[in-house]
Amino acid sequence: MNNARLTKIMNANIEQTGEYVLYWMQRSQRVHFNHALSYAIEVANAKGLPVLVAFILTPTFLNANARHYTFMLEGLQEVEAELKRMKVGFVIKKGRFDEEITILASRAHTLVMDYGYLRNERQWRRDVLDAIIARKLAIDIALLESDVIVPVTISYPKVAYGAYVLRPQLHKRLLNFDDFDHLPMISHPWNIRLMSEVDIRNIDEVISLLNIDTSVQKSRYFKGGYNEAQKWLREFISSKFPVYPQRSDPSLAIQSYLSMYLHFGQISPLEIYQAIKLLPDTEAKEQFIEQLLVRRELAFNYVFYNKDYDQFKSMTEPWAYESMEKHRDDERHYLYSDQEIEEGKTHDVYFNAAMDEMRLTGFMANYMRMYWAKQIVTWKKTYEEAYDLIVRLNNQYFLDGRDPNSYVNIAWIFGKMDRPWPEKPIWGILRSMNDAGLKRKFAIDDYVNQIAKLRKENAS
Ligand code: FO1
Repeated sequence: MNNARLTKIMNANIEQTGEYVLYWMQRSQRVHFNHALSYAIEVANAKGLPVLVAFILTPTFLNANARHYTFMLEGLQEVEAELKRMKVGFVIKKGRFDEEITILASRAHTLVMDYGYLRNERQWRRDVLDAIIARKLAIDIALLESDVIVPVTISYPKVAYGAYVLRPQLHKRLLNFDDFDHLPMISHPWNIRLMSEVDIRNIDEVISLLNIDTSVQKSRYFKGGYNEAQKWLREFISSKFPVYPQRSDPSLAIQSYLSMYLHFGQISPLEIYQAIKLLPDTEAKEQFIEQLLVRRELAFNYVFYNKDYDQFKSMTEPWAYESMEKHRDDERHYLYSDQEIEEGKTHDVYFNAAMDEMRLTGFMANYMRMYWAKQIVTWKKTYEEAYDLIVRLNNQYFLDGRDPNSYVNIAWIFGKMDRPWPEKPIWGILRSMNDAGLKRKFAIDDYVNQIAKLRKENAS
């Protein structure tokens, strides 16, 4: 492992007496290619201690509902089984991160944490640290970045204005961070008595126990977990990868479907990179690595260095705000309520199809994500209302919503990382998108027909 992934946050400075090495699994919900878990095992091996992995369920996270929790818990079921096979302890608790982790940390030698980049994820870690300091626990604390290929502060020390800034920085460091050492499979006899508070074998029961919003049901199309992610990765490489450069056409469904697995940390970006780098050098390979490495890590840079990445007033560029101000009172030809939009009941059949895909599956063809959000901008009285609704629907329906990628993609709709375009009503100098473009470029009616089929499937 490249040691730059590791930050030692606290040193006990005395010989600790802990019973285990505790890994608080939060962002990296997997066993494979997990630098934090590997590090915990390494410390445990050195000290002759067992490892305990803990996951804390919190019932509220950015409009997350039964759809997301089901997907996450499916992944955790696999984690539980894998850890058992490795003789690593695993407990699931529910409640506050600071309270639950501090209780477990009070018996630990070392606390290992993975890293999360959104505001809440960073706050959760700060709360845990504050609680540990307040209780004067004498433990070592280590933090590891395992969900980006190049750690965020190492790739670039400040906001990167665009991909062109970050690209050379990432490529320069890629070799040094292609660094996963396979787990030392020393068996860790686990005979400490610690019980999970919830039994994740029954997901529906966990969801009702936690009082999670059930208005959006689980996806019939995507199941969570590392094995599923592997299946999609293999399928992508064998049947979609060669035609990846044609992926913009929504009717062709050329996508890896890995974004939701990456979102929940069920597969590591490094593992995906290692699978792709073995393939011959083609345009497809270059474009995929651009998405996986440059575009994805640009989003992490964006949320890490922009404090208010999710607020309308601070998410985009001054030229974009100026233009929106100028066009604030332009006449909107169509105005729809949130409900009409959410139910896909507008005059635009392409929008409606995309909205239905999102509601029914938890996913949307990539190009349609841009088209979909751009239409909402023109159907609300204010840009602010449009922004808020786009964020809300993203969070509520997408399995891969609530992610650094979501925030930067939504900001792009409002000009971030884009350039000014010729001036038009409502749009100002923001890039516009209309149905004529869809019809010109793609077999878009095929996409609409595919979604109509999906709708029927779901009605039955
Ligand atoms: N992380 C947790 O540690 N506990 C949770 O209960 C939890 C719920 C959750 C629901 C939806 C969602 O999108 C993410 C959720 N996460 C939870 C966070 C997740 O593990 C990652 O930190 C983020 O997905 C990264 O962006």
